[in-house]
Amino acid sequence: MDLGLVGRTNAGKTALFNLITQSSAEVAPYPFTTREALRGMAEVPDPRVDAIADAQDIPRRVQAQVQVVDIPGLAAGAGQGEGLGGKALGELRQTDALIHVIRAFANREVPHPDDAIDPVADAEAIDLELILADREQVERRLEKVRKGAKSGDAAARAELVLLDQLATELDAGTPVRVDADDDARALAAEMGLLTVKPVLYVLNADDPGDPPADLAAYAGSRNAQVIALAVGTELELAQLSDQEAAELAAEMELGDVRGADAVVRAAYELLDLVTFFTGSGPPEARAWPIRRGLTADRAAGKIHSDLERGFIRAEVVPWEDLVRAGSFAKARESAQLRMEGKDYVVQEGDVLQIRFAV
Ligand SMILES: Nc1nc2c(ncn2[C@@H]2O[C@H](COP(=O)(O)OP(=O)(O)OP(=O)(O)O)[C@@H](O)[C@H]2O)c(=O)[nH]1
Ligand SMILES: [Mg+2]
Repeated sequence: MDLGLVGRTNAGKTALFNLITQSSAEVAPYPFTTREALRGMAEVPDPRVDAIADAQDIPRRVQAQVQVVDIPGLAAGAGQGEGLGGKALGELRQTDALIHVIRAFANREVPHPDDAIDPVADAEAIDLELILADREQVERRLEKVRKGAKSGDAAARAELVLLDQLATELDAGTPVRVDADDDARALAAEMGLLTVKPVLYVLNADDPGDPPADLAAYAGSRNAQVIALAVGTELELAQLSDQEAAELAAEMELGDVRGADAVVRAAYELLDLVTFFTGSGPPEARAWPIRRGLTADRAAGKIHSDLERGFIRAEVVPWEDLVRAGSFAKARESAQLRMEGKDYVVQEGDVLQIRFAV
């Protein structure tokens, strides 16, 4: 459940990392400020947690968190392992989705590696390095698997077909996520290939608002989404008191949702997780991200291992029904609570109360 940040140097990756993880890592106008991978936790704001808490006067609210990994800027050659970025690509293989930061802001004090602000060209340059990095991984694996296939190993032969398919896609300059079939995609995911991971392009712009049409079209062709965010402005807003920030946001017509929240939410959605909640009463209402398809006992184990070990049953109510009923007790009275066993597959938006004995 990790998000990786990629982009060219000085695109504002670390600025965005600081914004969403409330860190204070070094951000500077010279190239390659970030030398080693950085990790932080981003909170995923979910209004359902507040709704559940408000309905029952629960004071404490705990949002889901995801880990964010920031790496050095990628330069040409990174895909072949060169430079700081080349080394850092290994860190990205461990992540589940990528946030690709693209510069659009025009700040003369911050040099651009090509001396030209060109979002589509920058996106292409990074995507090429990711493709080359994947191609190299595929080649290494091909060398191993070819030997097995020659000696008649059936599994190796099957894998060889998939690897050939991946190599063909990558040689054509196409990220694996775009066209590869399910089996090839599954192999790519298992290998930690970068271009099979879902991507959100974040255009770091002076003004938020709609990203330019050419970048939107490019993102579409790459099976990716794009959001424009004024990272610099958002960082300034984050320094202010709530009231001052609200005034400034109104003046700048930024709307209700902080752009950074929208980016974290969109990135979280890329992970394709299921969110369930606990909050059948005080002291806290909390969001829990889990993999899709997880059963109730395994979900209980995320809360505490005792709950999985001693699982008896889960009392389940969809969050909207709980909010409408006003409390777990009232939901039970009106027969809206369901009793589910350990094999129940937890659904998006379920509120769970686990009955257990150890
Ligand atoms: N005007 C403006 N400047 C920004 C914005 N975002 C980042 N910067 C500046 O751009 C410079 C580079 O930002 P970083 O966040 O360090 O960029 P990076 O992508 O992490 O760069 P490396 O780690 O060097 O690869 C810093 O001087 C930032 O203050 C923005 O939205 N607007
Ligand atoms: Mg940086």
